[in-house]
Amino acid sequence: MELKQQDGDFNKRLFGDDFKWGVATAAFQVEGSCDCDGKGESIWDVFSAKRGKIKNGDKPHMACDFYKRYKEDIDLIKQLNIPNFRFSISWTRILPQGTGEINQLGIDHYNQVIDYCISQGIEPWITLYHWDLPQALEVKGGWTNREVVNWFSEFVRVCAHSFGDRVKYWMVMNEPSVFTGAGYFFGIHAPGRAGLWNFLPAVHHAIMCMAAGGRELRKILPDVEIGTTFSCSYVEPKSDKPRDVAAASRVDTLLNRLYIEPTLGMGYPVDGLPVLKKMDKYIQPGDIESMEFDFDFIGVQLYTREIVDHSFFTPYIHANIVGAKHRNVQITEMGWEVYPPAIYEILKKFNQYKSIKKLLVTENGAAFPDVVTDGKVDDPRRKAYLQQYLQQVLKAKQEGLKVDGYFVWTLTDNFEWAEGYNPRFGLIHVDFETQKRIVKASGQWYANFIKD
Ligand code: GCO
Repeated sequence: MELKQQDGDFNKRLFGDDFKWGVATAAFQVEGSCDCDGKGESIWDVFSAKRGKIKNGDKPHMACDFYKRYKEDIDLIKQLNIPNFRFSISWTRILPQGTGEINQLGIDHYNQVIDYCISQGIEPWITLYHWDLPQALEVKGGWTNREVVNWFSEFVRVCAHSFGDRVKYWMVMNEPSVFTGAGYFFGIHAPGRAGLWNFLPAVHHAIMCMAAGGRELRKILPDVEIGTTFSCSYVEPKSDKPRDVAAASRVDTLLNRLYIEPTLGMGYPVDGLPVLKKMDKYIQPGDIESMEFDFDFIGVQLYTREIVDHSFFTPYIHANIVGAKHRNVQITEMGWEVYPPAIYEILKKFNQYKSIKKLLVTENGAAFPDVVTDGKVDDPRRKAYLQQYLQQVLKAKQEGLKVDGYFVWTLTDNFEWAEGYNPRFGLIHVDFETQKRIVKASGQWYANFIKD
């Protein structure tokens, strides 16, 4: 079928009746109420309180006040015709110290959110870990401590028993590459640790936890759909020079292969990134087998493309990412290139892993500087971004590639981690002073597009 560019011809029906349309959020980015109702401290509470860690000194205490305004926001999801809502559970609302004593008020809260979604005809999709590790566990080494596999399994069991009677779709983890890379290698995200010897054990234990979490869910909830999500970027070399091509392949391994391949039972992709040999130090007998889990679906989250050249000076990887702002291309507020074919290329790449049963795009979206004019937000660039990336998803589908759903990142403008409140990714504008919501033109476009 020919891909049509006009709005009228490009419609939801082309994706098929079973395609899942949704929107995604994360607890720490939207909830606020950081110390309400018995919640314990997470690494993001601690990190964001330190000077200089978050741009403009922005504080997460209120965020979008979703903890208190969840009904209003779920009503907006309904108003936008969005049938699937992906959100995460804050570990420290459930287990304030990470393990041990359960906080019933936290469980009650998420039960209310889940029940309200269902009462409005919206399917809840739970992410179990979206980066907010309990601080009490970080003190014991956090992701670098192998014990985290037991701590995490306990958290998964509590959630499965508490919410599993109503929640049919579960994602064990959100983007392990980002929380290990930014949090344990570069130190620019919580908990702010740096260096290879923090990074490698954090990666190994995160991958062990993904599979362990999957197994816990399956044992307790044999009938639900269990997935996990990966951050991906389409990687291309800056030139055809063999050194640039090899550098791009190492970056591709780091960004796109490192986490999925052990999960599929393929072990670490040492062939593509020799420094991974050093991971041997943390691998115990049986680990390669126990990192494997047969997920019902894999979520890919993609925003951009990276262009890579060889760099002698970058340790371990000897590669350099050529920033989009130096390439004279269209960029978002995050400095990421707008490059719609990236999503098609990543779907194609992940389709080569034959053991993946289902693939969903569990995040895609863009931050642009929005302006409120006469009570309205006209954001043509976000609308164009979503439309063009979706056209590439459709192209993949029409070529027979697996792709079964698409979730926009994100519902409301929110707390964008170390970037604070400035990058606005929402379909809905939030005035962080008054908490007033305004559906942006892109939100209205998405609502019309996915309307039955
Ligand atoms: C991620 C997270 C989100 C981010 C989004 C934009 O994918 O990094 O899931 O929390 O806000 O991706 O950076």
